[in-house]
Amino acid sequence: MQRIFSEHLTRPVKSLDGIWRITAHDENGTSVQAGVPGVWERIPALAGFRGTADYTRKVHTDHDANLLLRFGGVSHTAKVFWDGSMIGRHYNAFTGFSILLPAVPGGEHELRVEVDDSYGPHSALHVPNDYMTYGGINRPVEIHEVRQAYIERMAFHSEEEEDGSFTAHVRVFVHAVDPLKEASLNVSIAGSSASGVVPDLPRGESADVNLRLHIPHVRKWDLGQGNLYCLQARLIVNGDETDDLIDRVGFRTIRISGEDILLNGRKVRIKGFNRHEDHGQFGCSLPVEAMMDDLQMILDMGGNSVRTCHYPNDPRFLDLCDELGILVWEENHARALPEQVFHSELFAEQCAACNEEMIGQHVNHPSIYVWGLLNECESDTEFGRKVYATQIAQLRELDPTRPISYASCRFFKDICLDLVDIASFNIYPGWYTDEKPADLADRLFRWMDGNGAENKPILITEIGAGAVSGFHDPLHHAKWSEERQCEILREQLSDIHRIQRCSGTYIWQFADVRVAEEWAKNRPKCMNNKGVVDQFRVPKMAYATVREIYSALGDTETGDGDRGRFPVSRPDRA
Ligand code: ADA
Repeated sequence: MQRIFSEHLTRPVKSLDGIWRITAHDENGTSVQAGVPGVWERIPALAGFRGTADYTRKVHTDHDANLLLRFGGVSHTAKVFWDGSMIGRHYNAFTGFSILLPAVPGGEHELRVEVDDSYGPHSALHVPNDYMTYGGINRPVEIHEVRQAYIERMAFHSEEEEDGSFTAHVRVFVHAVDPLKEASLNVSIAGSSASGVVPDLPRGESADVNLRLHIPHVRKWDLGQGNLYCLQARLIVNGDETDDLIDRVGFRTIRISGEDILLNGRKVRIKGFNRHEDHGQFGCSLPVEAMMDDLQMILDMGGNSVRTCHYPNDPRFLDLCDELGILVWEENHARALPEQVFHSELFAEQCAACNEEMIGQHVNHPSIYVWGLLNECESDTEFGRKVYATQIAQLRELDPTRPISYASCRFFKDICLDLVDIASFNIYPGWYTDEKPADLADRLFRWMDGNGAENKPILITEIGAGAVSGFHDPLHHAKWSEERQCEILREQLSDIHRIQRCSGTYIWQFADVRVAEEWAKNRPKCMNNKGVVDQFRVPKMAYATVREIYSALGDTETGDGDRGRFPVSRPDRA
């Protein structure tokens, strides 16, 4: 399942998850059976393999049909073959893709995915980095049966009216497999519905239909209140329901007002965690149950937000954040890319595709309150400014309803802060520098007021310290000891959350994660050890420190969020 709920009542959908055969293009032609979704690093025979491997399975169809293959993610490049012919390709482990197969005869077929996780000139975003690029089909695979036309996706946003009602704007994208005539759409949500005509379409063309609905009464989505509604679209052709699509949306308002980030009109205080899609047992392919475990720990520590460092996340994780009422900073795929990569044509092309897919696939999640881009890239040069400006323009075009920001480490030199709605900084006082957190914050906030970020909200998008899990030094509190991590985090969080001007923090980071071998020299165990829990989610001493501090802080300035552990209500399902 690509989501944690059924997206279709009419359209037949079958999961292709399960046991596939993996055959590595290595000197031995290593061939094993293994689970999909999954990463081959979990398989002893392929634990250290980096390169290309074939994932193969049989697919049986019992009648002629138009088929749509849907991949949630393949890490990091997929070439897809059907009965030996190449039918599509995709780059980037962190966004999904679909391939249409018209008029497939019923019978036994072979599906082969050539998966490549190698580094090199073909990959600008997956590079040796302070996180791991795994190999495999890391997210779910489905096969859909569609008729002469189908609903590709929907884009939803809503506006609150003076009287407290909402207006829902729904854009429905339709694709014609065969020439399409006499088609219409019906959309319903929260007891309201609307219809629209789909223009006649030649084979292979798409069109979008915009519908507007008035919703008199809603239960707003909010922190700890994951009130969700089913948005259902039906495609009617010659009076026959040909296809359908269901999504889940929420009604809430996000607004920037001076130095404040307002959720439903109240200034929020972000008590966040940076979270990589990485786990000691599952690699980057976490089952949804493990995702929920992570979120329950984050809630238990008084957290109310997650930053999807440094790439778009699994839609099922975003579904859980929607349900739990957890705010999400989602960002495109980039982490401190080296100049020769950042300046390449390939980077521009691969990043633009990621932006398009990230917003096209995730725009309906109410939990996402800000789009982030280009973590710690070159925001201090004229060339870098052009790149940031181009991508920010693209993000605003794709979604004009959400604020935009980037996490900078180039403060005191940064020249792009005027381009974004929120000024965000990654700082490590007490870990990488000896400066007191309050002193650094004071210097930084004073500097930014004269450099494009005056009167803007501020987020500290990374702050933290390392500890090798199980290393204790109760007397000296040496760096890398759990005691020292507690000490540094306590001072960092206490200092920063005393500053009214700052809208909050994202601790770096929730869990220890594996990093590329090239980073081993200053990453003990070849891991980024700044997690509050280890890679298997065993809490370090810092877990209790963070819980004490975050839980004592409210979610909003009106202080009515002093919840610590959320009274998580089950969301309404209209
Ligand atoms: C940077 C970067 C993170 C991580 C962190 C660290 O801020 O954005 O991905 O590398 O530093 O652990 O040093």
